[in-house]
Amino acid sequence: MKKQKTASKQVEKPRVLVIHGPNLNLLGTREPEHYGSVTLDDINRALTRMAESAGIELQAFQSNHEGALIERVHAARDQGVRAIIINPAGYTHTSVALRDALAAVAIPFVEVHLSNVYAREPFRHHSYFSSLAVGVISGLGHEGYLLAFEYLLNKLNTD
Ligand code: CA2
Repeated sequence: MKKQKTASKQVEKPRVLVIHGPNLNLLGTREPEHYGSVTLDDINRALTRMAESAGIELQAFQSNHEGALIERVHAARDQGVRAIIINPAGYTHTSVALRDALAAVAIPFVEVHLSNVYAREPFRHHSYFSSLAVGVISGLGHEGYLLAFEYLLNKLNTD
């Protein structure tokens, strides 16, 4: 008897990308009064755990270079990334170029800040990203990333 071929269809998991801006690689090593004592690896691990149990592919990227962050956003479109969590860090207050990249790819994103930027120096009160973001979380420390991810999970499941 002829063996029947079974087409094994690989179902792709929805992809979510978390982008960490400049200096966030130092998390947990300096300025704990502003940024807490949790490291970037801790945050990425916690998000990865949540993603795994929800059947989502989590990609994480950190760079200290504006161009590299922009290239990563462009690549996200080609990779079919469904949603982005981004802490643009210092670029929050300066980077029209990174904002333009997010506008160009039109991937919904949540802007996250560890510290409450509104309780800090006036130059931190303006963000080039907030008016494009689905929402903004500021001042909830590393939990802000987890809350952003939970929100996006619900969105992905209901869209
Ligand atoms: O609160 C946030 O998450 C910020 O995006 C962090 C940025 C700051 O420029 C924004 O105004 C608010 C700074 C990131 C620097 O991260 C460090 C982490 C540990 C030690 C030193 C810097």
